[in-house]
Parts: sequence; structure tokens; C-alpha cells
Amino acid sequence: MSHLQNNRIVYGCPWVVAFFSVIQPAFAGTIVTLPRVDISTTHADSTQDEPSLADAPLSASSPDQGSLRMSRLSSPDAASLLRNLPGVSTYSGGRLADLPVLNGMADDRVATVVDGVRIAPACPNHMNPALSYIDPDSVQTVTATAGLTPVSNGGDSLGGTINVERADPRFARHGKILVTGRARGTYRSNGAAYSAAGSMTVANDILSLRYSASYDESGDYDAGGGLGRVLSTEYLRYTHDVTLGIHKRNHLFVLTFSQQDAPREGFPNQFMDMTNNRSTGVNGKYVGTFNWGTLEARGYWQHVTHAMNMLPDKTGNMPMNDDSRTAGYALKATIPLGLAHTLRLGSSFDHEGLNDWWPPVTGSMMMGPDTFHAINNGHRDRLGHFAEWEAHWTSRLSTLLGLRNDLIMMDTGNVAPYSWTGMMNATDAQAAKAFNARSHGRTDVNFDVTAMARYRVLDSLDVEAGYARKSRAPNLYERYAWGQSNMASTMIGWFGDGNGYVGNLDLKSEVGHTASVTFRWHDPSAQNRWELKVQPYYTYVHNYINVQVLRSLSSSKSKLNGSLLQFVNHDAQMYGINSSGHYTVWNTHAYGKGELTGSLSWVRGQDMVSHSGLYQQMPLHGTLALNETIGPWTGRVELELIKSKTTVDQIRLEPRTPGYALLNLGGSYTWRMMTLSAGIDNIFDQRYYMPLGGILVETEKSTGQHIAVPGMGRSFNVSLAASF
Ligand SMILES: [Cu+2]
Repeated sequence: MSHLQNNRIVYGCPWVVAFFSVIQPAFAGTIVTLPRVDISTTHADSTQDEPSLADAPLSASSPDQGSLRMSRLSSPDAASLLRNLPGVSTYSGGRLADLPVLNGMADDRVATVVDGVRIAPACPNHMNPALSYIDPDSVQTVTATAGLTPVSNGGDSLGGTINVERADPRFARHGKILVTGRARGTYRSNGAAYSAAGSMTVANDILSLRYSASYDESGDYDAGGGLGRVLSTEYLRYTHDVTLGIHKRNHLFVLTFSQQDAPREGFPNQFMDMTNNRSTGVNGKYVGTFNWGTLEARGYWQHVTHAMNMLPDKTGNMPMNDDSRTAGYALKATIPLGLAHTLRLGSSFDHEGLNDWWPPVTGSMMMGPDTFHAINNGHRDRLGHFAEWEAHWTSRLSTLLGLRNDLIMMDTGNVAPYSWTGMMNATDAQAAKAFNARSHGRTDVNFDVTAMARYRVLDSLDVEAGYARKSRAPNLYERYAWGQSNMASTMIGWFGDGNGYVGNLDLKSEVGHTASVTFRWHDPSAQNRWELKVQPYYTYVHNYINVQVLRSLSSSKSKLNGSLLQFVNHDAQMYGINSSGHYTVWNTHAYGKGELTGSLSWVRGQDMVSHSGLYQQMPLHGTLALNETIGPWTGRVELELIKSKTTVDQIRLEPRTPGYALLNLGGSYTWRMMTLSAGIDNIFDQRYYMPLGGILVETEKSTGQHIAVPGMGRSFNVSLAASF
């Protein structure tokens, strides 16, 4: 696994810096970075110098340091760390809630694992996805594995796995005390955004205690090209984490307590905004090496209360609440069998419990007098098991074969509309009766297989090819959302497209068959001066969960253009090519190191029943960047190129968007413990519309105009950071 370097360049508020600069010198030289008890390294030591297929498939990629620096300067959303990776795009609603798309598969189809835990969004609009709970400065490693994913990287997904981990705790040398930390303050001119993030560790050689916190706030941003302010794009979020680490010989135990408050976040492409999201959680990890192998055990618990209504940019009043409790464990044992073979065994259980209810609005004819129960005591429990066998046959040939079983059990209680008898609630009362008349319990038994091989054809060419069968069971809303009125159905949906959605009790799991091959040409020397990766892929999905039209939403009272859509199983296919590379242009004492990096991705998706394009398929897009490092200076020029989006999902009225190019510039200077970074995003204030950004819902609601959400205009960003 390509771990990012343990980045000690960190950033800070001046007052924090001033305080810690006083105490810093006393502890200089006591820092010990724990020898990672890492499955991939322990295994690699026992065989040839060949990286593990399961932990580092060629289809996996991680952002380079220049890209990470720029992402952290530009955005407080951890999903932005993924932005330049091949095959990866994101679709946005709120600015702290980007949802990843891998090889054309979005959101729930991607296993997004944060600190070993996969948490489903607790919201009918997916406003609080897994990556929204971690601030980018706390993130240590980011890996996106597109397409062929080893079964040990997670089931119940089709597109691949995104793995984000916070830094392991740090310990001191025996007999010493370590005090270390980082702090950073950031200002972004567009939207007048402020961020602050900091962390402090106190540790001896056995115990380590770390406190991390972050704060992010922004007003609405201005679109590029003088389009004006984009309403409902503000946010405010606080996170706090306390991490306790215990390290004894070959054992590492880590316990993290997390708390997050997000009092507001606007969603320009939803009918609702987030008016509060509060999360409390515990996450434990144990890693131990034994004479038989390595054991990694994780456990977690999280409670989320989520509230939605309209922030001042929107008109209306409609409170909606979610309460979710999740808990689970994951066990993974890595057992070397001789020098050439490794067996991995895993077991996991994830419980998700959800209540979604909409309190009555006093004085409203429609929203009352009772409480609307959208999901009443719903739960989705997943029990997963896998076995994976990796073999290094020769120094050139390795194979991986994995089998996985996921058992997904779902159920929910009876539901209720705002009123059983009110004239205005007749549609929903009838729908609730029909829903309650049926049994709701469903069990999906899913099997996954991944078979792949890697062959070193030349010292400068590796080829990895394989096949994966992967499955995903429907989420709670795809099965159990039941309201059929315009008002109830438009509250459901994480697509930002202005349509209304209703679930389907008869949905089956999606099963995807993917064939893919990755070619990696690279510098045969250890200097790694150049690399080019090209990955074509094809996926056929049986029972892809798409939609069919039940009726139009437009009426004498509604200016909406969209439709009431019901989730249905259709077959679908996706194919595309991901490519990425880097090239060291110069590396001399006088001029430092100059490196070109780039990526180019193309994907197409089709519904085989409706013959429409699939929703949210990113048009051809790429990034070209030049990174320069010389002494304490770094610089980056980045060009983003996105082709016009002409293939769209006609059923959801997905807008076509013109092509565009954005130029971004950034640089940093490090002086002792301080780093000053500055950058300009979208230098030419280019006007553009986000191809996966959905539509301006409030505009459509009031005027009937169907407009894609415009992207952000020029922003001057600056941050000051310190590490000590
Ligand atoms: Cu929400």
C-alpha cells in the first residue's frame, strides 16, 4: 500500500505557534516513529521484493505530495484529496459532502472506508457521507482502488474501494517524553472561508495521547465568469478527536473518540439544507504480530443525529430528522504459508439502525397534524466473510484468488403519513397503507470473487489482469422509501437532480462482472524517474439499481420539470480507460526537482433496458501538473481539462455541460517549523458548470428553469502552518 510519507510539515495559527515555540526545544530529538506493524511490510520481507497484490494492486493509486498540499489549501473536504486520481471523480451537494465516483459508479457502489470502518450516510440525501467526518489534515493515507478490488478490501460494493486512514499514534524512545503537534490556519477569499486544524501528542514509549481538532466555515461562493453568488453553498463544521495509543513489543492498540458538530451546510442541488449534524463515535484498532502471522481487529460505534430544513437562502419550513446508530467489528488475519504463499481470512459485522421522521409544522394544511415516518426503526445488518490466497510463483509472477460472502439483512417497521385522513395527504396515506400491508424483512446472500495475476514482462513493464464478481445490496431508502406525493418523494434522493424518488420492496442486489487489465511502464532503476499506467476495463451489471418514471412532477402548482422515479433493477454496462503517469523533468542541485504528473480518465455507462446513458458519468477529463521542489520552496501549476458532457441520463433530465479548463497555482515556503502556503484556484475566473453537480433546485422550484450548478470562481488561498 502506498502510504504517504509521514508528513511533518504542518500548519498553524500564529498564537498556537508562539506558545509552542517556547516549549519545543526541550523535546527536540526524542521523537520516535513507531515501526509500523504493517501486514504488507511483514509479508514483503518474507518473500521477494515484490509488493503484495492484495495491499498494492496496480489499480490502486494515491495522490502525490504536491496534489495533497494543493487539495488541503483549496478545500476542507477530505474527498478533495482524491481529486487528481485516475478513474476517480466526485459529485457534490454540500461543500463538505462530496461523494466519490469510481469508474462511473458512485456513492454506495464505492466502499468508502475511513479508519477501517464503512459508515453509510444517515440521511435521505446522503448529506453526511463517511468522508465528511474526518478533516483533511488528520488524514495520513488515501488510496483509491478502482475496478478490480481484492475481496479483503471490502464487499457490498461494485466500483472499488477508497481507503482513508488517520495517522497512527507516535511514541517516544524509552525513558523520554515526546511532545509534538501541528497547527494550521487557512483563509480562502472566495466565500470568505476560514479553516483551522491542530493536533497535539504527549507520549512515552508505551502510552500516547493525541488531541486533534478542526474548524471550517465559509459563506456562499461566487461562481466563475461573473455568474454571481451560488446560494446555499455555505458551511460550518467542528471536529474533535482524542486518540489513545498503547504500544508494547509487537502489539499496537489504538482507540479514537470522535465528536463532530456541523451546525449548517447548504445544498444548492437539494430541496433541503443540513441544519445540524452531530456525531459521536468510538473506533478501536488492535494490530499484533504473532509467530503464525498478523492479526488486525477493529471495532466501532457511532451515533448520529441529523437535522434538515431550509437555511435562509431557501424558502419554506419543513423540519426533517434522522437518528442513526451504527456498530460493528472487523477481523483480518494474515498467515504466511511458507515463503511464497499467504492466506488472509476475514470476518466482519456492520449494524446500521435508522429512524427518519418529519415532525408536523404547526399551521400547515399539508405537513400535519401527525409526524411523517419515512423510515421507522429500519436496520441493515451485514455479515461478511472472506478467504484470500496470494501466491508469488516466481519473482515475476504473482496471483491472487479471493472468495467472499456477504449476508445482508434488512427490515423496517410500519410507516405513517402526516395525516391518514387529510385531503392533501391522500396520496401518501394510500402509499403508506400499501407499504404497511406488505412484509418488509429482506435477506440478500451475495458472493464475490476476485481472481487476478501480475506478471513482470520486462524490467520496465508490469501487467496485471483479472476478473471480479462483486455485489451490492440495496440501501434502506432504495428499498423502503415509500412516499409518493411530490413533497414526500422530492425529499428522497442523493442525486441532486430535482426528481422525486420512491423505493421498491422487490429490489434485488446488483451483481457486477468486471474484467480489467493494467499496464504499468516504469523506470527500471530504483530512482523511479518516470511511470505510465493505463487501465482499460469493462463491467456488466445485472440488476443495476436504476429508475423508471411513474409520473411527471409538473402540475398547476409545481414548476418542477422532473419526474417521480421508482428504483428498479435494470442491466447496465460500463467501460472506460484510466491512465496516469509522472516524469522527472529535471533533478539537479541548482534547479531542484521538477516533476510532471498527469491523469486522463474516460468512462461510458448505459442502461441496457432504457438505453439511456447512466447518471453521473464524468466526461473525458484530465489533469496536468508541474511540481517543483527546491530547498524550502515548493511550487505547483495545475491544469484541469474537462470535455463537454454530451452523453447524459435523459430520464433524470441530467443537464449537458460545456467543456472547460481551469488553471490553478500554488506554492509554499518552509522556514524552521513554519510553512507558509499560498495559491490561486481558477486563476482566470473561468465560467463553468460542474458535470456531476446536479441542478439549482431552488431556482427550478421558483422559476422552472433547469440550470446545472455553476462551479467556483477564482479564489486566493493562504495558510500558515507550524509543526513542533
Ligand atoms: Cu440530510
